Amino acid sequence: MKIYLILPAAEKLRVSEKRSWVPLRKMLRFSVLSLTTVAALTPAEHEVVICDENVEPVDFDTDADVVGITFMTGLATRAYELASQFKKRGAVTVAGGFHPTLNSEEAQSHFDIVVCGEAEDTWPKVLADIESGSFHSVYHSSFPSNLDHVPFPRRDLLRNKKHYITTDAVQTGRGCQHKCRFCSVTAFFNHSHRSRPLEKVMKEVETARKIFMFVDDNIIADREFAMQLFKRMAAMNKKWVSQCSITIADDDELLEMAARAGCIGLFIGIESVNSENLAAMDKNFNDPGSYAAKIQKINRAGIHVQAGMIVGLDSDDVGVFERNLKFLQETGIGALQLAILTPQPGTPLRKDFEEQERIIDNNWAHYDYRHTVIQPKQMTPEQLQDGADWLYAQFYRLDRVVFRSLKILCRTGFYPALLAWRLNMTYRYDLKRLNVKGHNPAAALQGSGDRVPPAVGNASFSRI
Ligand code: B12
Repeated sequence: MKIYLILPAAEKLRVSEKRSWVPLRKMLRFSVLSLTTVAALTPAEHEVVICDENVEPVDFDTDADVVGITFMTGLATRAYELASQFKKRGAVTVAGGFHPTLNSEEAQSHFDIVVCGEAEDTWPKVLADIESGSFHSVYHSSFPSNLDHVPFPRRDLLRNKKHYITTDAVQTGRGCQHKCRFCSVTAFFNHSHRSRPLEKVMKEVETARKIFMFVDDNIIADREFAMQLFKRMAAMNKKWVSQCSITIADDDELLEMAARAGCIGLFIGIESVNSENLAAMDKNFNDPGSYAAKIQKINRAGIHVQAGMIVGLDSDDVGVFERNLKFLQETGIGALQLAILTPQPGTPLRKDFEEQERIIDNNWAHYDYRHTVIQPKQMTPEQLQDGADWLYAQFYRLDRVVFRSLKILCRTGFYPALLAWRLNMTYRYDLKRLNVKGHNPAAALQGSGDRVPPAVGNASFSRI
């Protein structure tokens, strides 16, 4: 059979026959590991073609027998459009990934088949059933088990590699043991974590180019495994980035080994500088009072920190945007991924918001963390949207980008500074392209003589 695997793209990022131009945001384009993994799980007798709609138009005239689509929630609307088109053309449509797993009934109403969870044990069976002409509408993975079966990804099937910062994406383990209420990974893997066999990971690392990435959600989730991996990598002279919790700064040995293994950048979920927000999200292992010192420590080890932050949490008032900007300026954070609080399907956060009837938008295309889909507790949805846009635009103001990059060059080194510069310029380009400006709702309140609510439960920061 011929199998066409698609990664859909959001409207503003999509390449189509009409809009053939690929936006210049290579730094935010990498991996495609979901599809290169599914391709690698496909028995050799089938032909596989991968299409990433972020870099090439979908071929609606393909003669594929099976069309498999991977999608997260923000891409569900597009995935359903594609499924409907390909069904009309007579292909068997298969859904997989986070959204169909956590929302399988909905996905079943758009696709012939929904694969829930990991595909290592189910995908070969799905294909065999399609070939025999008798398949089920849903397949559930019997995992979690050990990850021995994870195949070497078919990176060779990715065309247009020049549009990615890297397609050398290695996953050392899956899941995360933490129970953060907003997190889809925790929901998907039932707050558990498993590591892959170290030898298999090392084989992938060896084939990766000099600079690559680990797409783990928390590369230090299994400390012993991480230590062994870092020790093995110390002599390899590779450079890599990944994600982890800020607790890496509490472990001198682990931090030092990560740096010696070639780590130059970490994405860390700081989320909020307000401890009440963190407690409400079950993320108390983050301590806002120690953020600045910990980030400085990670920077001194030669590692750039990109922060993930959320606004619109229940203890956030209209002053949160200014406070966050001040915090980000005062600490050594090199780049920011800002999220407007978004209750993703399958998470405890969504349940909370459904019970409180505070979800105001159910259009999945808006579940990209850039749209306000909730009724916040201490401000209006418009204030949340304006403030988030303002904070993002302010953080990526050109003078701040230049100053920040120079500071990282002095404090952390060449590679981390280069990483920061390129990330900053890409986020800046994206914000300009989408005309994101916003305004500070607290300033608007001050102007009107209204009192800005005092900050409760927030850490205070001194200049460092
Ligand atoms: C790397 C990554 C990215 C990369 C690359 C994404 C890509 N498509 O390759 C980039 C930077 C582009 C990215 C961007 C974003 N991401 Co992201 N990303 C990830 C991350 C960390 C790893 C993805 C990965 O490679 N996994 C490894 C593969 C092997 O696992 P998998 O996808 O689960 O695939 C397995 C099964 O699910 C199944 N499967 C998957 N697809 C299919 C398809 C078929 C047909 C079949 C049969 C099976 C199948 O088989 C696979 C093998 O078992 C995940 C977290 C995670 N743990 O997966 C978040 C994650 C997917 N991202 C997420 C989000 C929210 C985003 C952003 C919105 C973030 C932001 N604020 O901008 C953007 C959206 C960009 C966009 N509009 O397209 C969320 C999605 C939540 C949700 N419910 O939708 C996740 C889960 C992170 C999280 N903690 O919540 N991301």
